[in-house]
Amino acid sequence: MDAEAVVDVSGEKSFSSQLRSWQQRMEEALAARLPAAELVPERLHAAMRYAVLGGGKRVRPVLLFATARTLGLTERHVEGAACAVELIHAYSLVHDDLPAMDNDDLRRGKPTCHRAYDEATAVLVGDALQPLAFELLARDVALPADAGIRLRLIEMLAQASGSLGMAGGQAIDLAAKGRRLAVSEVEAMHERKTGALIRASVMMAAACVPRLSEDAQTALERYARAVGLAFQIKDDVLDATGDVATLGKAVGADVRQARSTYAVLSGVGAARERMQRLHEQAHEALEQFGTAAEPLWAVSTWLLARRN
Ligand code: GRG
Repeated sequence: MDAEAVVDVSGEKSFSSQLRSWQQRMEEALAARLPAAELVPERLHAAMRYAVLGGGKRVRPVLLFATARTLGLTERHVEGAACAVELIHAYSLVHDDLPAMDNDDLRRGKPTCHRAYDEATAVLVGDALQPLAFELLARDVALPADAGIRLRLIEMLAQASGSLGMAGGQAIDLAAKGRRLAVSEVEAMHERKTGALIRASVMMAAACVPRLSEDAQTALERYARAVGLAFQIKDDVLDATGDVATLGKAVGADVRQARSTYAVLSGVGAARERMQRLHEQAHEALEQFGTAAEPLWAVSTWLLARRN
């Protein structure tokens, strides 16, 4: 079935209320873990809250929750890890929007952090959100108490966001501006820039289950790899076909800047076909979990059908 065309599949309604409840849960969880805006330095704390709260699909936390459900954990077990991943994601958007990088004015339908505040504050927002993420993994009370599991979570998030993960992918992307990449090079860049954090979201939830089988870990890794790439290709397609009002950010930048994206290199039709194949691969990877993996399957369907 073409997931992009799906509007009302069986179970879609119950997933959309589940999704809203997970998104609402994250809003409250993040609000409770961020420093209060009245705390000195007030401007920095207000800017951190501005960058994190009141917007965003919470894709990575939703992946953590869906993986937790598939593996028999509750949301409470992984909420601290979900917040940590989302803080890293929020920082990456703030820095990505800076004049030194993408120089964007609009994010999540409102002025970017450096526009609402100033550039120095936006740099500091990123500087402060990162250590807060790792602090949560070290001390969040709801996460598994086992020190070995916490260390593994810290290691996984550090690797996914560092120079061999998201930051490295961003460096490769910046270096490629104005140069035409091969599709395989684009995939390798995406695997780090957006894929690493998406994989970490799934695998960090898996790491909270003691003694999870190798088979289950491999299957989840395959699922996360396929979903991560499909998510990025969808982002490229939306840049080519979406509108500012729905997306809440500038569109058409990839084509204008001659960036090597799937949609630019292969065309929107081929990009959609590739997404569809990845969606099917994600489904196959989940087979061993049976109906328990329905939340993860629903997330893949949602990400392909999304309009923003
Ligand atoms: C600055 C170290 C550093 C990294 C930046 C993630 C990233 C790396 C840049 C963002 C550029 C971009 C638009 C990438 C496309 C995919 C992507 C991450 C989209 C935004 O993520 P969503 O859709 O955003 O999850 P929301 O707003 O829903 O949280």
